[in-house]
Amino acid sequence: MRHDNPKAVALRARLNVHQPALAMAAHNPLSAKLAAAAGFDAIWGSGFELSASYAVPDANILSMDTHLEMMRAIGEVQDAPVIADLDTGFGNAVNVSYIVPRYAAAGVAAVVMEDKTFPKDSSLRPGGRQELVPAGEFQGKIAAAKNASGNAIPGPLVVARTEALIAGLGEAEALRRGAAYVEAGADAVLIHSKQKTPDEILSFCRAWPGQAPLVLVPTSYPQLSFADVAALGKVGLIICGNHAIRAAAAAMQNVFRRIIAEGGIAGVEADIASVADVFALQGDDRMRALEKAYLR
Ligand code: SPV
Ligand code: MG
Repeated sequence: MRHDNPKAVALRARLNVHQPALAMAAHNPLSAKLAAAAGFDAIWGSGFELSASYAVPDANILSMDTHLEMMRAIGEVQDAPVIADLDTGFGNAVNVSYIVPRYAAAGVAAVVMEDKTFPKDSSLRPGGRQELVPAGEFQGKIAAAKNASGNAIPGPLVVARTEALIAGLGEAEALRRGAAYVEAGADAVLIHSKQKTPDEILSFCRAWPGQAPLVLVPTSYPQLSFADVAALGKVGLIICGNHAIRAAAAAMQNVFRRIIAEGGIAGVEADIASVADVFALQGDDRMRALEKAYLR
């Protein structure tokens, strides 16, 4: 049965290069629910966050099914569009043709694929393996993703991510690849950089002719404000790539250390969510309504 994908329609309409949409990374449905409640426009279904939440490297160690299940579960508990991080697409264009319909059925608004070889390595890892597939091969993967939306109308947006700057291939190659991917059908181009200053990204954005909106993940150059990005008039989406897992890790480390050091749990009570807060996040109001309606 064919079905609508209103989340893809909403996300496309929100990709405004003069007022970029903001996505927050999530590693589980709870973090996604908190991000949506805080006001983020979209949820980034981050491979880095999911891998970190399993305490394994972001290097295709986890299976696609683990990620797909997270996307489905996130869509169940909150309404913001979900942007799925497919890494390299879990194989070649044939694999992409089989997996994109499954992500579409899970209700994602967009899929992002990067032009690295499988298995991938984290873009941010010092000395990581950053090998790219030929641009033509990646065009095939983009076209496969665009044509494989399954029964959803329209299918998820397809965001092509080039790692040319991460791999040290330079701006001209990054621009060439971005243009080739739009030609192959990409709805937007994610340009990633791990430079500690925004100069490389600013130069790329200024040189980008604007044939499709750009997507940035400013983890390495946090000094670039959202207003600075909006002023470029080229970027439709800014992804906060790992701030949920980093916030959670820092908060847990701090509370765990204090409990041991203080010899009890009283001291941290005021600094952690209450049990009542957690019940609310679990949807306790709905359960009470169901109990009232159906339990006799
Ligand atoms: C992720 O969050 O999984 C990303 C962004 O792909 S990055 O980790 O910067 O590569
Ligand atoms: Mg990733």
